[in-house]
Amino acid sequence: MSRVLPAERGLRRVIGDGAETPDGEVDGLGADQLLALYRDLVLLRTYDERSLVYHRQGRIGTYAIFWNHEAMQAGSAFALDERDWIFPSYRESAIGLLRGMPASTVLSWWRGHPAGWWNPLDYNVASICVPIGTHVPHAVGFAWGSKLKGEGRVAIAYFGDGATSEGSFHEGATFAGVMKAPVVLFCNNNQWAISTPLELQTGAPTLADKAVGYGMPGVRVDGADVLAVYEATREAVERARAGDGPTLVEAVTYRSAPHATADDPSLYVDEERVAEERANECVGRYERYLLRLGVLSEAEADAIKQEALAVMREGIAQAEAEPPADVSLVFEHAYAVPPPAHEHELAELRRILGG
Ligand SMILES: Cc1ncc(C[n+]2csc(CCOP(=O)(O)OP(=O)(O)O)c2C)c(N)n1
Ligand SMILES: [Mg+2]
Repeated sequence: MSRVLPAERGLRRVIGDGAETPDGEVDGLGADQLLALYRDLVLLRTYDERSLVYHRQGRIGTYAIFWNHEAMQAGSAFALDERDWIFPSYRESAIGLLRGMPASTVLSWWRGHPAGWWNPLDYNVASICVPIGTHVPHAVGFAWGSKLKGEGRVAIAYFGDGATSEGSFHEGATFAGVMKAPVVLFCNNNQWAISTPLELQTGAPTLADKAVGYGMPGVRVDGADVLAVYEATREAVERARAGDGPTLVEAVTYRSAPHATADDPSLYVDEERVAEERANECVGRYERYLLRLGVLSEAEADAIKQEALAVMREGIAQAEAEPPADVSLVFEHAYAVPPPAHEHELAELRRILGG
């Protein structure tokens, strides 16, 4: 019988602070890859910052901010092959950008427009999951099915600290452990589930400790260190592909933005802790690492940021150029056989909307 040990308590880190803590490095990552990872981070950061502006301008609806979650998303996605599947939650809404999805698609999703629905087969990215944790069994089932077909694919499911209290997480993780599904369960532990703090979420010392109960390794990593996230996920992906089953990765951060645009965290959050987190945010931290390493120059960094801004300008223009959707779409997939009143109600709705 294999024995699963309690999770590493310490957070894995690679990036130093430019002073007392020295920089580490990750085997096998050359300058091109380090820069590609930087581009991914900047693209996600730019997507997020522009989205907040677009929301304030009334151009997208309520939006789940992921500022300072970029390292968790870009670092882990960088460890995957194209054939591997991503199962995002609303917090990873823009992760498809890293798979070539146009920004207009994700922006359309947040505009509540059908142009925001993509075919998962086009990008190996499943639909954005809004119910907490319900995509964990989907990812596990997908991974197991793929294993039975001998495809060599790995699936990754992203979810938050709050999701680890949900039945779906327990069901998915149990199944993954028993069937040795090739899946990475990636928890963004930002220590808040809207206004519920981690200490009210679990009595476990760490979330990674939960892995023991499912018969899988649990690793803890600094969620603002993109290289540590990449390395930990790469190991989890290698295990999964080798047939050794799932891993729970707990990436630790502290949510330093509101839960979403409709939230006021000043009512509950620790402002000092937020200030600390923001001062050490993940994109700047990686940028300084690359500058120290001599892999990136200030001018290159600026050019990459400008490219990302151009992507966003084009994305919002395309999303706004979409003609309004027909209201009948609201009901299209709701009924196998529409009830008798349906036609009348639809006509009434068209009359009210003036469409
Ligand atoms: C099944 C379900 N219950 C409740 C909600 C309402 N809800 C939306 S976000 C959220 C908090 C989730 O926190 P966490 O899992 O830590 O993810 P985070 O938002 O911090 O990334 C809740 C309870 C929901 N979307 N789905
Ligand atoms: Mg959370």
